[in-house]
Amino acid sequence: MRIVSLAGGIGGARFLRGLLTAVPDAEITVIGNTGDDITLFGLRVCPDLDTIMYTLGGGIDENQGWGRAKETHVVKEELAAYGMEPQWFGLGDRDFATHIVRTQMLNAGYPLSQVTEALCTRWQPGVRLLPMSDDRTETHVVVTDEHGRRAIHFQEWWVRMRASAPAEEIALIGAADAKPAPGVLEAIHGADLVILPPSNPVVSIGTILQIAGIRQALEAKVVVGVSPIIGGAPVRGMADACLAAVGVPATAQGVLELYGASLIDGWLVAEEDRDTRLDGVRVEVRPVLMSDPAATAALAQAALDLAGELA
Ligand code: GDP
Ligand code: FO1
Ligand code: CA
Ligand code: CA
Repeated sequence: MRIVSLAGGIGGARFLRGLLTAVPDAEITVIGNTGDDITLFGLRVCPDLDTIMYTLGGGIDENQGWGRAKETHVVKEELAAYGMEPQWFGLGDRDFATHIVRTQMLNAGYPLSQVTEALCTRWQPGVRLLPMSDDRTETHVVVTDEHGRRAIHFQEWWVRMRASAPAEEIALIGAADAKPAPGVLEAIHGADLVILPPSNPVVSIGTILQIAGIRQALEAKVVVGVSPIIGGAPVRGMADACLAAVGVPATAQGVLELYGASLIDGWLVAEEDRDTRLDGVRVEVRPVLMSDPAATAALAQAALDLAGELA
């Protein structure tokens, strides 16, 4: 079975771990969000790609959901001692090595897709992990704060401000010129089914859908999505603040309408959201909380079962 999954960071990674448990022999291609990417201290950091790679490769900090297990922060402390900014983004020592390898390869001329493949040689995530694009794109957020109205990098809004200032606009800089990475459209065309895990609908999935040709390719497929919203609230994180920026209510219904019936064929929601409906979409109530590995595998299996019925 050939499966394509789009994915952000923590929600996507945890779901994919369940999917691998449910169908260990499937050929899974993951199209990862690179809108969160940022250059810090001259190093290219790709948080969502790394979260997937570390989670599926057994190197993730399980409690935090991002970054490396058994991490230390000596380099961060030394940089701070020199007064280097930013200090609001915490790169760990082990994680630094990943960014050094990535940046060295990018500077040598390798595209991000090949760099990601090289990093995955170590981590063996059990899926083919592709960045959505080799072209550099970055999500920026328009806020008004003590410095006036300005656009800041998504990470500054998310990590430093904890989304405390409302996002007046969220834009993927570079989207208009970005092409899908090699293999992305081919994987979608060749897929038996497509799954959208419960990733952030605006800054994870929404970003990937902005890359030319990806949404159109997906529309030809059976696509089953899992709602990242339960009972009117994100399960974790600040997806509600992102949805507010695009004028969408933080509900399973709102996210489904945002994706639209042209994209989604099947939609899994929690019991609380059983009233969710949209013409042309099969909505099913399932336990959509990834509370432990078994529940996550069962959720992935439910998505596969629904896709099978809709095929
Ligand atoms: P990020 O890049 O680290 O923010 O991760 P993703 O974009 O992949 O996923 C974030 C989204 O996952 C958030 O909107 C959460 O509401 C959602 N999420 C996290 N855990 C769960 C869960 O157990 N069940 C469901 N349905 N959604 C979840
Ligand atoms: N999230 C934080 O809240 N604070 C951090 O200092 C931080 C550092 C960090 C370093 C590497 C990495 O891969 C991820 C990191 N994250 C951090 C998480 C991440 O930036 C965000 O949660 C996502 O980009 C939003 O999806
Ligand atoms: Ca993310
Ligand atoms: Ca379809």
